[in-house]
Amino acid sequence: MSLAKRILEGNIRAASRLMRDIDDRIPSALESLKELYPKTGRAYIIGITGPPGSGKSTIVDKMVDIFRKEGKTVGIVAVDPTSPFSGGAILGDRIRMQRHATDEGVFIRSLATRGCLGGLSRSIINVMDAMGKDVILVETVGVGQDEVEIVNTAHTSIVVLVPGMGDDIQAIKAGIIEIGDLFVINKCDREGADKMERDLRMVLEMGKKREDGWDPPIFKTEAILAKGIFELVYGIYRHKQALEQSQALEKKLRERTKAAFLEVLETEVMAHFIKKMEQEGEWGTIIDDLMKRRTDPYSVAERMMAEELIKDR
Ligand SMILES: Nc1nc2c(ncn2[C@@H]2O[C@H](COP(=O)(O)OP(=O)(O)OP(=O)(O)O)[C@@H](O)[C@H]2O)c(=O)[nH]1
Ligand SMILES: [Mg+2]
Repeated sequence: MSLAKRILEGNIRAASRLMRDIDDRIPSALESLKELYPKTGRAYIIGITGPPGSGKSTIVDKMVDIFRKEGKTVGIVAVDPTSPFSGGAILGDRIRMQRHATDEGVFIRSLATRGCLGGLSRSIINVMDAMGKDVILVETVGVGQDEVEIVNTAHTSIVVLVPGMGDDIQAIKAGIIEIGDLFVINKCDREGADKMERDLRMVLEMGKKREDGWDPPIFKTEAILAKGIFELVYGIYRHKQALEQSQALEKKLRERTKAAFLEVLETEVMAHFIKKMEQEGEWGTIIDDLMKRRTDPYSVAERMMAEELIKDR
């Protein structure tokens, strides 16, 4: 029986195996992903992003409690752009979800990056989706391009902040205001939570009104004590409902589908040309010519494309 079929039958080992293969870029993983794709698109995907140590994992952990009590199955993807480790290696430290490790309804996977984070995490999410997980939580550190990419894959994006970030609100303004559907100020046991909330609200109000008409709410939490987590989960449900009732969901899904496809296309095209240059022993010559400025990258790329098009006639 194929790996994909075993995954669809609920075989957890098979799922872990495929995720490892995806991580290691083993070509046969693509065959499994092809087979699984028609079974995806059912899970609700929630992205959680924010600075290191802001409490993302703790929040995820407490949200999982609620989802499980409601009988939902959960997938967790922890993306760590800074860690050189992958797979299970960083699970222990960075993800505080050991309590759920023995729960069959919860599948946890961490992911380190070596480029193309978007594609990698999307593939992992697709596997969990095909496994039938109701909710998939994707945790990412920081706020950069990688995170934005991941946010693109989520239905609901949560941005976690902590009091006392001070001037960081400026930085926040630039990057994440647009990507947050819900905002969380965690560690509200600390001083400055109210000020943070006021500042954030001001920034949100100053920004231009969102196209989809959604007004991002702010939640105050103290995740270690699970304070405010219930409200947050219901905030997610409200956002889900708002998405479903407007045209926004369809639009979002189209955008996501397009982004995912373009990513695959890009990878395929690149792989094709790299292989070709290697087979024809052109790599070295091209680099030499570029180094010596005998030609330029634009012309080389144009020539390669042109050759490819002539060949296909
Ligand atoms: N005081 C206080 N500490 C908290 C709260 N929530 C989480 N913490 C602590 O903050 C630390 C970081 O929490 P994590 O949940 O690992 O944060 P994270 O954002 O997932 O961290 P990274 O994945 O490493 O970026 C831990 O020691 C938590 O116990 C809170 O509400 N109040
Ligand atoms: Mg974490």
